[in-house]
Amino acid sequence: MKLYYGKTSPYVRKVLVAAIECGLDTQIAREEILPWEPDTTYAEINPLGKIPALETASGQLLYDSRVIVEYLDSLHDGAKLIPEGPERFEMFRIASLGDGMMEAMILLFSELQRRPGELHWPYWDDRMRTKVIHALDQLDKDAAGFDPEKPDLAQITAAVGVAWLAFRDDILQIDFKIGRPRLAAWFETFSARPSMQQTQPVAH
Ligand SMILES: N[C@@H](CCC(=O)N[C@@H](CS)C(=O)NCC(=O)O)C(=O)O
Repeated sequence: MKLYYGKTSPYVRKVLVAAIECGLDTQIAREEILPWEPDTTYAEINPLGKIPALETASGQLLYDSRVIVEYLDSLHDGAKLIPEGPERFEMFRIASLGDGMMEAMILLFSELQRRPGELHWPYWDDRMRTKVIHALDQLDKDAAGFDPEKPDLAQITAAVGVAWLAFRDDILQIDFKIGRPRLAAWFETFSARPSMQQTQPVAH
C-alpha cells in the first residue's frame, strides 16, 4: 500500500494514527505531496487534489481520510476503530463533528495565512471561528464518554483536530483547553498514545 501524505495535514494524521492502531503502518509506503503547490500529476491520484489518498495493494485508489480508515479497519482482526452495533452511529456523529471542525479550521487558516491581507474577509473569519468553537464545546460534552484506552475513529478524529489547533495556535489563536476540562483531560491521556506521539506534525 502507498499513502500520499503531507507532514502537517490533520486528515493525513488521522490515517497515520489509525494505521498504527490497526498494526498496519509498516505495510504502508509513503509519498509526500504538497497539495498547494501547482502540480499536474497528483490529480490523477485524487481528482480533488487533496491529501490523503491511499493506493491499495491491488492498485485501487481510495480517498478521503474516513474511507481510508474504514478500509484499513477492514484489514485487521484486532479491536476495531469502527464498531458494529448501536454505538456505530454515535461514533460516526462525533467523527463527522471532528471532520467538520477540521474543515472550518483549515478554511480559517487559509483565510488568515494564504489570502492576501487586503482581501481578508472578517465575516468569513467569524463564521469559521464560530463553527470551531461550537464544535469544541460539543466535543467537551462528548469527551465524557471517551475512553482513551479504546481508540476509535471518533476519538482519533477529535484528537488530530484539537492537536492541529494547538499546532497552528500562532495563526488561529483558539485554545481548545480553556473552559473545556473534559476535553483537555481526555486529550492529555489520548495524546500520550504511541500512535499520537509517532505522528506529530512537522512545520515546513
Ligand atoms: N475530506 C478530506 C479533506 C482532505 C483535505 O482537505 N486535505 C487538505 C490538507 S489538510 C488538502 O489536501 N488541501 C488541498 C486543497 O484543498 O486543494 C479528507 O478527509 O481526506
